[in-house]
Formats: sequence, structure tokens, C-alpha cells
Amino acid sequence: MKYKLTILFSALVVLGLVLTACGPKPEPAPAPAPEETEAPAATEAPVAEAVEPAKEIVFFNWSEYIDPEIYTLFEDETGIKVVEDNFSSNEEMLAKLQGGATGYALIVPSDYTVSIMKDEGMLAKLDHANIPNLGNLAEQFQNVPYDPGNEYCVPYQWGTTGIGYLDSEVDEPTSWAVFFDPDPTAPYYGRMTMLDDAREAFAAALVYLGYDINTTDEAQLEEAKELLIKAKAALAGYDSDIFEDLIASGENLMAHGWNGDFLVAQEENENVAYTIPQEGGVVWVDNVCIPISATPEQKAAGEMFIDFLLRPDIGAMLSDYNWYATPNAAAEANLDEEFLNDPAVYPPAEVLAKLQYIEPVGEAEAIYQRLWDEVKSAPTP
Ligand code: N2P
Repeated sequence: MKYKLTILFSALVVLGLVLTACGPKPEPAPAPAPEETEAPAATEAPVAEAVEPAKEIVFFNWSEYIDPEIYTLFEDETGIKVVEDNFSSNEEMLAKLQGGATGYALIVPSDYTVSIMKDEGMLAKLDHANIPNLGNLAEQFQNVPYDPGNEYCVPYQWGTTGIGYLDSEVDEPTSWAVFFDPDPTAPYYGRMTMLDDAREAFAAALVYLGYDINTTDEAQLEEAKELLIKAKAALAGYDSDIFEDLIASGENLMAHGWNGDFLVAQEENENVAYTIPQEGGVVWVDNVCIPISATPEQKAAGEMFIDFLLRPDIGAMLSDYNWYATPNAAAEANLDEEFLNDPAVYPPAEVLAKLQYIEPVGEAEAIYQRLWDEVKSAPTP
């Protein structure tokens, strides 16, 4: 495998050099734009049209997931301005793009959503000649199962889903029972949130029940739904954007959420802690990809930004800001030992063994969504 990758990379490097030597970098010809359909004079060799990268691009990302200083550095260096728009779940991002939203040069789907988007033809193939820093990725991230060879996406950050809590006020939650069999006399009762995210919420309930988090068994999913409805009595609400801030401020005492967000909130309140309950949790890899709707100009600028993110210094800035693990091996030299040795960022083998990836469930996706709607609309028990 390593051998093949080396060959692939040498080939890409050579290709990159040849293309650079020839001048303009060609776009991988999608459907030709109308104005480009005029045939070149018969004597001219058909040279691909140079694409002028867009001067401004929109990055559709999860909230608080990038150091804004990275935009400034990129703009200083390239003159390209990056504007950010946010989503709170893969499904929200997907629905927006399926609904015809355009103008995004870059999006950040998680692993299973990359598979869905690839199947639906929603992603543009990356031109590796424009991303020479791709080789900075750790080897396992150059060959992720949902996108072998980084054909469509580049891993951005990876992390886990567990429980954050205020350890000055509550004991460490060792089980998802804090949500699904809540004690009405506990201090956290009524001061907890769960992610506003169908697959994540079902994963928590399913893992508590000892079922596969990707089950398509309707009886198991019904059971999980009943538990999620039961949990509503103990919840202050569903939230995927500020759950960690509500712990840091002391408004809430426990939250279902993503590790890095809680770790960043420790800067505000050192009593914020993160744990993965004994039953296990979710592990995920988020990826930066280009939607098929991007124009060639947006795509060219998007690839420049992806390459910039892959630089060792910028990759380190990213993780330094959001406290998520980096897939960028070259960035590790620029990260503190404290970060690289933090078990909440890089879980030890025995914890990793208890984590599962969310996977695409095909037609059962609609069942998850319907049951999730039922959970959300059910009256609080
Ligand atoms: C960052 C959100 C992490 C993304 N605020 C979870 N896939």
C-alpha cells in the first residue's frame, strides 16, 4: 500500500511540475461553459483555458471551527477573501445544497456525509496538481474508506462525541444513563442539552441500548426514539453551536457534544471536562470538499485554500484554535506536546475501541429523520 501511494505521489509531483512548466493550470474539464465552446483555430494545440481563481469565496463550515486569523493570512498571501457561512449538522448542510443553494466554494461534511454526497454526484473531484501539500496528511488520512486517495475531499479535523460537564458541580457521567435514565433529583436535571442532530442523538440512544449505531432495524430505532423522548424531561433543549459555552457559564451542567468544543471552553472555565461514557460514543472525521455547484473560478480558489490549510503552520493553527485532532502529520511538529498527549483529543486505544463511525444507512435515512421529527415534536413527558 505504502509503495502504491509513493508511486501515486511521485506521479502527481511529476504531473504538477509538467503542468507548471507548461504555464496555466488546466481545470479538469467539466461541462464546457457556453463562452468556451468556440473551437480553437485548427492549427493551435488545444490548450486548456487558464482559470482565474475567484477573488472571494464562501466557506460553508460548522460554527467556531476555524481560527479567523487563517482567513487574514490567506488573503494577505493570495488576495482571496474567504467569507464564512455556518451550518449545525450534516443534514442541514446537505438539505441546503440539495435545495439548490449555490455560491459555496468549500463545505465540511463528516465521513458518512461524504459518501452520501459522492453517491448523489454533489462533489467536485479535486485537482491534486493544485494541492501539492496533500502529502502532508498522515498516511491513513490519504486513504480514508469513504474517499480513497482523497479524490473528492481532504480530511480537516477529527474528533469524538461524548459528554461535557462541569466537574465542580457534578460527578463524571460514566454512562449515557444521565440522559436516558435521568435522576430528577440530580443537579443536572433540566440543565442538560443534546446535539440538535438526528444521527448523533440516535447514536447516543442506540449505544446506550447496546445496539449498532447504524442499525436499520425499525424496532430498535423505535426503542431509541422512546428513550430520546424520555430524555426530553431532563433537557434544557437541543443545541449544536453553543452547548459548550452554556456549560462554561454554569447555565447548564452537562451536554452531549463534540470534544474540541468542550476543550476550548476550558479556556473560559477550567472546570469544564469531557468524557466518553462506558458504553462508548462516536468518532468522526470532518472533511473539506468542493460542491459540484462551485464555478471553475471558485473551485480554483477553493483548492488554493485547501492547500493553504494543509501547510504545517496553518494546520497547527487550526488545531491550536479548535482543539480537534489533526489529520495533518506535518502540522504535528508545530503543536504542543500538551495537545498531542491529551487523551481527550487523541483517545487511548481502549477508548477508541469503544467508538463507532456513523455510516450512511441508505433508505433508512428517511426513517431516522421521521423518528427524529417525532422526538422533536413530542411533548415533554
Ligand atoms: C465545531 C463542530 C465540530 C464538528 N464547532 C462536528 N462534526
